[in-house]
Amino acid sequence: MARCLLLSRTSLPDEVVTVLGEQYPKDAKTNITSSILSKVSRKLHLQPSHPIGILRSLIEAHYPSFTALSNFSPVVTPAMNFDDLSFPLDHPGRSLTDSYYINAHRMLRTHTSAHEVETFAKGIRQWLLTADVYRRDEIDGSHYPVFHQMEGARIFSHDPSGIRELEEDNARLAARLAKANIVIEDIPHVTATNPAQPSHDPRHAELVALNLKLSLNSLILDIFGGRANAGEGEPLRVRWIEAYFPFTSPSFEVEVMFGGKWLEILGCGVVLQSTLDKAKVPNSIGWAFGLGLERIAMILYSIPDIRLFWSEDPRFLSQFTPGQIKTFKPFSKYPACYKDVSFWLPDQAMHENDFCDLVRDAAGDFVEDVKLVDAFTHPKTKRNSQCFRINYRSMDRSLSNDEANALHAQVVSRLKNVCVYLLVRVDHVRTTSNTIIKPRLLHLAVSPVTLAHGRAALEE
Ligand code: FA5
Ligand code: MG
Repeated sequence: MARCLLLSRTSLPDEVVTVLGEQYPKDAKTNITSSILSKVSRKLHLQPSHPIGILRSLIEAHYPSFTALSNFSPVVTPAMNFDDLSFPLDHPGRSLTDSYYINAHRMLRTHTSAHEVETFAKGIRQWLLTADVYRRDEIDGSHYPVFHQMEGARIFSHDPSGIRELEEDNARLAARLAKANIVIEDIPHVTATNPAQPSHDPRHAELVALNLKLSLNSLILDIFGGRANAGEGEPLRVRWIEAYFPFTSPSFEVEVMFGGKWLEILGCGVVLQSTLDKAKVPNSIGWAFGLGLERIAMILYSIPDIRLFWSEDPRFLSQFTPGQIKTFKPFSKYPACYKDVSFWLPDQAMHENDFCDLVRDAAGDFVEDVKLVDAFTHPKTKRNSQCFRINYRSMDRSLSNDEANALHAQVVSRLKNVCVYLLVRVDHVRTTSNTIIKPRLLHLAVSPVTLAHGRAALEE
């Protein structure tokens, strides 16, 4: 906790945090950084010519009878984000390593599900809600600390009229999908490990889970159908997998093959009855989903790097037109510049997300990815050190080695604030097409970085 306080103090010297014009007092839980705060006002989902805004409109058009909402403040209470959704008290999502807290009483929502109770409580029975969400996460081409989700939900009456509505809708959707040329790997709707809720009639719960799957398969067909951007001209491959969320049962995730790997695009399930009870919606049963809009847009437009969504470069922005999906033409791939940093972990340990957040705050979108390349425990002192490799690469120009060194120096200087012990060493590795040019030490062994890192740690 002291560490996080220190982190936020270095980035925000004042005693208050200002988010969208509102001031909040800082306290020991404050861990929001200025780099994150700078993103709160961007609202990419409300920009009609931005790929995230275009995708929002496309999905809203697919669900014409659903109420579309998109103007909810990202500042929520931990109760809205977690408690109302039955997150257990020890759920890792609540921790400072995973979420951005403004203070002990306010945080940036980590998912659009934070608005489920208030939206159901309005009496709306089918709705879509789009918003920016914030998470302390790893850094790579498909994870970003700010991204956009669209929550969708639909509830049915608990009585025979609800069952009839479900059966009719399921038949309509199934008939449409039967004609489609799309291969979707499915799993059972309800199983012992992914059970119906005790208060539900299992047959009714199955119909709801089936309706959820048919509804999302129909959306997937609508937005991806006929587009073979899933990777190197291959047909689109989609699969359903069993999942766990504290607020749904049964629960599922959907993955799409992209660039040779399965990319998770959404989570969903049958809404926990306690959520509907909290919203004071009686005699109802329903489903909800949360789509990752960046992930879907990356697949649709062939956008290779999630940082591009934040670009204000006209070469990016001018490629998109409302209502249209065209393959994105990358303007250039500038050279990567890898730099390693190794350090003894502070006594209270340091989560990888803490390190990634520190790197993102110091070097912004110049960081393409961060990888833990080695971990080392000193045989005598049992102290732990880690070696991370940071890839500095600008999306719109070539970074000079001096610029990358300056960014890396910023990272190291922030690190010195949080690591009580001295840094072991900082390795500067300049590469072109992944060939290590220097330092020479790294050429010595089969696992060169490990060796260099371990040796330096022992010499300390
Ligand atoms: C959720 O956030 C749940 N709220 C989804 C849900 C809603 C479940 C309603 C049940 C009912 P998850 O953490 O898996 O689930 O995130 C949902 C999607 O957001 C992921 O499938 C992925 O597409 C996207 N996503 C998650 N983390 C990131 C990230 N760091 N950067 C970009 N997209 C992300
Ligand atoms: Mg997930």
